[in-house]
Amino acid sequence: MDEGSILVTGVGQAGSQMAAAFWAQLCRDHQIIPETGRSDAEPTGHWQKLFTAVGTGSETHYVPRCLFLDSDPRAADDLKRTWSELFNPANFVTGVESSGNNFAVAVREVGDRLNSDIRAVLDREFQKTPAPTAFIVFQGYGGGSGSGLAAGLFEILKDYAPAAPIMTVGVLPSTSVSSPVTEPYNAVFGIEAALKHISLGLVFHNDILLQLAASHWEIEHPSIPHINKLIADIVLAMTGSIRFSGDENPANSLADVIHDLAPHPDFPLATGAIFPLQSILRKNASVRTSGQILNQVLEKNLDLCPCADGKILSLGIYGKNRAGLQVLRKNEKDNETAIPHFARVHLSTEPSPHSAICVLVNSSSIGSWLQELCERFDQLWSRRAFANWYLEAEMTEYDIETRRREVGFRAERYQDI
Ligand SMILES: Nc1nc2c(ncn2[C@@H]2O[C@H](COP(=O)(O)OP(=O)(O)OP(=O)(O)O)[C@@H](O)[C@H]2O)c(=O)[nH]1
Ligand SMILES: [Mg+2]
Repeated sequence: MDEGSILVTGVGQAGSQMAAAFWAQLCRDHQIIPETGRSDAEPTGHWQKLFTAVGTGSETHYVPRCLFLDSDPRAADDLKRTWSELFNPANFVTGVESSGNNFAVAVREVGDRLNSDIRAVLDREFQKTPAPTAFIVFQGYGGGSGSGLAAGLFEILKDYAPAAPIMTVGVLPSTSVSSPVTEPYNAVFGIEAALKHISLGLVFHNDILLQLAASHWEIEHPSIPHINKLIADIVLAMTGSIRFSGDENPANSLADVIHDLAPHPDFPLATGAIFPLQSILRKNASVRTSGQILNQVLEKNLDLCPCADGKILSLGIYGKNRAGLQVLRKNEKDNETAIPHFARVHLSTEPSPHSAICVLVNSSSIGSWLQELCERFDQLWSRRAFANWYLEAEMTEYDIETRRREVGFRAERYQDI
């Protein structure tokens, strides 16, 4: 078992809000009250991987090991207000004004200005025991900050712990929701920077998750906070086995979970969705084992389990029992139902209807997401639309085209699987 801790970072507005949703739900998983940062009894599971205990007895505060980073302070101020008892305000690093939705401004001007403040937070976190041995970074690729500040952050993290894996959780620019015109630029630059440094990147489409919220979670008017909760739940499910040890399931490190999903360094991206077990069981009451559940999810919910239709490189199935959060290895009985050999299964074999099934897939279809993004980039770049915003912020045409080529190359590699 890896005895180190995991430092969780939220970058930009989307990244910070997703990270906050993650922390709120993570607290509840470990019996810590997010509104107060305290626990009525001793927190459950391996909470030390994510929190530092400050104080003693009933006065103990469980402080998240986190960093919130943004060009402007608006989103951070909201989070500090909402979760005033939970987060240490010193772990928020913000500039004074927005990057103007510009990767180049965020990575150079803002990143340079915030560098020493970021390092001050990391210095403190690395002095604590256990020291971080893995990082999770939430980011919105379309944002200037979510792409550019994160790019700078990866280099700093590698400085502190070159061998520690970085896992990113990022949203791609939506094609249906109107968003700033420069998002395809930021996203290509942001993904290129991430691909250089990360061990695994979970990528999500807001549109697909909105659809999932409406159809499977029966949320009438799903909005961004619902999406953030779904994304948080996915990350919670996949990290369940390292935060809680079941009887048969020794705790793994985040590095192990990452390796399961990204077994080859050229293909570090995965995506997926989380389904309430209730909706699967309602439609087919005879479903009982993890193998049957897996088949139900893959057969019936392919449209909402993006990328499961491509050639699959790896696939993770994670069970999350909200009541007790026992995540167990698959039972021998499951061998009756064919589970593909590449699937990694962490499921309770007698599923409680209150639990949820998370499916994460690393498949060749991720390549088409990258390809689509490159096409949107090219539509702008062929006319040099808004190019001066980047060129004036000290990016060169050569730099821009090199980054674009790299993402295009990755897209092709994925399609070659
Ligand atoms: N899932 C999710 N997406 C969001 C959220 N907030 C914004 N987005 C999307 O994320 C993308 C990036 O937007 P922001 O997060 O506002 O940008 P930023 O990272 O703060 O960068 P700046 O351009 O410097 O403001 C956009 O496509 C938004 O639609 C959120 O809380 N959750
Ligand atoms: Mg912003």
